[in-house]
Amino acid sequence: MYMLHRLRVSGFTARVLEAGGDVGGTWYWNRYPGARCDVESLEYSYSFCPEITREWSWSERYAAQPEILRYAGYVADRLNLREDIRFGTRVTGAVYDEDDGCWTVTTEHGAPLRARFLITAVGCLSAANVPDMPGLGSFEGRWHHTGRWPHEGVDFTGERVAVVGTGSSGIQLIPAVAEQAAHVTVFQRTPNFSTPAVNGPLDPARERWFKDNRDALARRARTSPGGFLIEYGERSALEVSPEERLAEFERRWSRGGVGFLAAFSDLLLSEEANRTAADFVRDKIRSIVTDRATAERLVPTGYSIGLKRLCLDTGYYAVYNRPDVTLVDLRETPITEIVPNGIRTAGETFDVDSIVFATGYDAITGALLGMDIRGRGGRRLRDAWAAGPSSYLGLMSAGFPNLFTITGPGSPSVLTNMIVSIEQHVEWIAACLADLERAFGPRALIEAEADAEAAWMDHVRELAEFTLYGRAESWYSGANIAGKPRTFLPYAGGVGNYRTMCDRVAARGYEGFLRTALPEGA
Ligand code: N01
Repeated sequence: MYMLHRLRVSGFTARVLEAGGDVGGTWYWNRYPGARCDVESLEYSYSFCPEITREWSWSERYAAQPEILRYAGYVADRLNLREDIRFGTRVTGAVYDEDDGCWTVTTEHGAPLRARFLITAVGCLSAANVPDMPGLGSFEGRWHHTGRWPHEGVDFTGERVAVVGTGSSGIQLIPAVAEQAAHVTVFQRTPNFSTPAVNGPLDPARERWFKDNRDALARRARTSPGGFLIEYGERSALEVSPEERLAEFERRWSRGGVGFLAAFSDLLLSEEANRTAADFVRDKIRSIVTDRATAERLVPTGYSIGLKRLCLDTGYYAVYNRPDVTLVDLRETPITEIVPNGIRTAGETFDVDSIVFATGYDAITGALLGMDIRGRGGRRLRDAWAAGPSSYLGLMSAGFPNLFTITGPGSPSVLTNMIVSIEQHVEWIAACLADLERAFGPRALIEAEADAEAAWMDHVRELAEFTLYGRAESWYSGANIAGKPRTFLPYAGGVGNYRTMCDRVAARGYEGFLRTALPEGA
């Protein structure tokens, strides 16, 4: 939405092709009970338009999905965006024509479109991963994936519900479904670390402070590591006394929010430091969950906190103290098949009326590669990225001129506040296009240079290795999708540093990009 607005302001004609029936992206699709943002509402808001900041009020510290969807709709109305968005239009492919420097974009229905520039904004977590479980087709109840939730809602009242998956979606959904269902059985493969959100009505004083200081706060978020208005601890977790460390973790735990992992400077750099935070959360789980065996199954072991994305929850661990919630550990008894009346594991058969797959996404590259994109010489992006994605600054790939990816692989994206990263990409791309046209006219081309791209990918890998992220076994690294190349997908250097680098590249005449104009007569 912001890209469309920004392109219009720069004088370009732009069309948005959108698979969904309305604006909202992830918030259009993810309508499962308990869905809410785990970034504070005030920070998970556009900062580019003072009127929008002034006029919109959030009701809670962390907004629930319906409210965020209303916000997206309000922004679309306020900027009159819908008239340039074709809804219900799923893109199937895009082919670059070397003769005229245009992209031809095909959709599931309707005539192809031609464009000089193609900008993808397909989301990092939008290609749903429904596990290929034997027997699913035979299931006689209802099943849903959290990311494709029916718009009319699902009433679980009186039902026996199975939930497969305990990432952010499952952890949000399980307590909400437990309020409705007769019984919830949770099928957990790997326990996750979760910290309390501490949600509640938005404090009017905080809202006033935020609105009064909008510009300074936006600047602070943009130049910070994560794009969040949190305190970034500057000391090592290992240089303070155990009492001081515990007090700091406790302070952040009780305050709630994404700031827990920023308590000390090295929680994502040193295994030893990380263990202090992980052990703190492990002890919390044991203190909340009353049944010893269940608590131990919920305690994550064998990996560092933060290498699967940290979850924020409202009453997640406590839900296991309810008599109508059962935890099944798939490491002890894996699922063998889905049967007409439920789920069979190596241990027993669980009769259920509904199954919820909270099983995540083919993250960051799934939606991009789901489109058949072909660049110079008809080369498919899927083939160019067969060994893992490759891009310069996470923005463009060599061989694919005039094709940009917003929050693509190799950019900070999912490690940061997405709104901050999206705004940075949109503003950079809009300025890049305007500069390009000024310098090379209406037939201009821009493309990543292969050497610059290789150097950037080396840098992305170095940062992953320098941090603990290089050891991530999660959707961050493609580990959740069978056959997906293993590589840490986002840029781990922080959105503030990344912005500085992108700006420097632009200031040096788009160093690392080849900028030309198509020859006359082409
Ligand atoms: O997906 P996930 P998610 N059999 O991949 C399990 C964002 N988000 O939708 O860990 C059994 O994290 C899998 O197990 P394992 C946020 O960035 C944001 O929950 O692979 N289990 C795991 O437990 C988040 O990180 C919000 O062993 C299977 C779970 O399913 C991202 O979306 C809210 C399985 C998947 O967890 C993705 O979260 C929600 C199988 N075959 C999501 N396959 C906000 O609040 C997978 N699993 C903004």
